[in-house]
Amino acid sequence: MKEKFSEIAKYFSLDGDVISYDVISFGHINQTYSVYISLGEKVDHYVFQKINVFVFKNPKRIMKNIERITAHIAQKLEERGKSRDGVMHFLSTSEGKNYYVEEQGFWRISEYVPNTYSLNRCDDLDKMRSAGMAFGEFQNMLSDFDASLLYETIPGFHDTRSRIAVLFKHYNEDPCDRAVEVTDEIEKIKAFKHHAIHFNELLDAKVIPIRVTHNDTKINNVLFDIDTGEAKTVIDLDTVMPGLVAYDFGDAIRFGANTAAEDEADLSKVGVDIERFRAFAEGFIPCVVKTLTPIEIETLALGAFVMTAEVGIRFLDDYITGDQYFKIAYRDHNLVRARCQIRLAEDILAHMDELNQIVYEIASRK
Ligand code: GN1
Ligand code: MG
Repeated sequence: MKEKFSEIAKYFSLDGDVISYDVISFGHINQTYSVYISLGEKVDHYVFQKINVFVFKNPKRIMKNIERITAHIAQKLEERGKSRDGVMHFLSTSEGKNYYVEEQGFWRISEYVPNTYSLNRCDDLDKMRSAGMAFGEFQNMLSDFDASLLYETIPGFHDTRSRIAVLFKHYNEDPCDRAVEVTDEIEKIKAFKHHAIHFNELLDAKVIPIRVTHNDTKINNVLFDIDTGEAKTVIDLDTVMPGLVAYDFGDAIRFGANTAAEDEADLSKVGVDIERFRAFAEGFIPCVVKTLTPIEIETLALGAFVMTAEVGIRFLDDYITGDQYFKIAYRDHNLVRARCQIRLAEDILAHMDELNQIVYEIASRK
């Protein structure tokens, strides 16, 4: 790999020697590496990423979106007197492109945001609050960004209704003879399906605003500052595109307020942690509340259910179709993930009144 990294580095005018690298294994889609390059006495740290072109059919469009979004946020940070570490910085090749395409893949390089770490679990309420602020601020900084400038990098990404239709189609076709293993999950999805398509209905009725959203707000997409412990940067900008604010609120809850891991096999451990929900809401809502319409406030908590149900549906669909989309670590990984997310979705739904009360209380604070 070192030679490959050296070859790629040259295109981005990085003249030093690649001295070492590590695999960053957090994401389920792209291949990500932490790479150290030395030039004389100096050692610089970069993130090299090979884009999954099965998932992202048109990666150039992603990089165009990223160029526009990062420029917009950098300007906002400057206006607010904040550090430019608050936004990712991608390198350009000598031809002025922020990517490099070669036989084996589509590559990009970003500067490693110094002095930061990310979390796969978030038991600490202060961290949840801080992550909430980071995603809320992200939303806030993009609130005046012209959404028509963005490509839809994955069409229908959070179109829950069509995700359900695709799942049922594949369940009936059963291409890998796995349908027999998932009948319970299919029944559970049928039982909560009408709640899961609520955003489709609101969008059809044109009663909910479409904004520029991140769309993949896992807590591990926030970088925390090693010194202060505060959230510093939001990463993974591949799915920034028009969406609903509840998608961002909801997906962060799905991941960060689960009492267990995303792929916990022991379902008795899985559920929504109300205090972590409250902490995230306390960070997120004040950053955006001024611009939110009543219907957006009323559906934030529902977003947690919808995003959890949706990703459960996606994991199950990937299992049925032979694990082509998400990286897996063992044979049933997608099935285990799906079961965990379906259980969490049910638990969130069972707590919906309580979660809504928390949202209303925070949104009404002066
Ligand atoms: C994927 O790229 P990563 O691992 O942050 C997926 C998300 C899912 C998530 C589930 C482009 O996110 O939509 O919610 O896995 N990203 C894409 O953990 O499909
Ligand atoms: Mg992602």
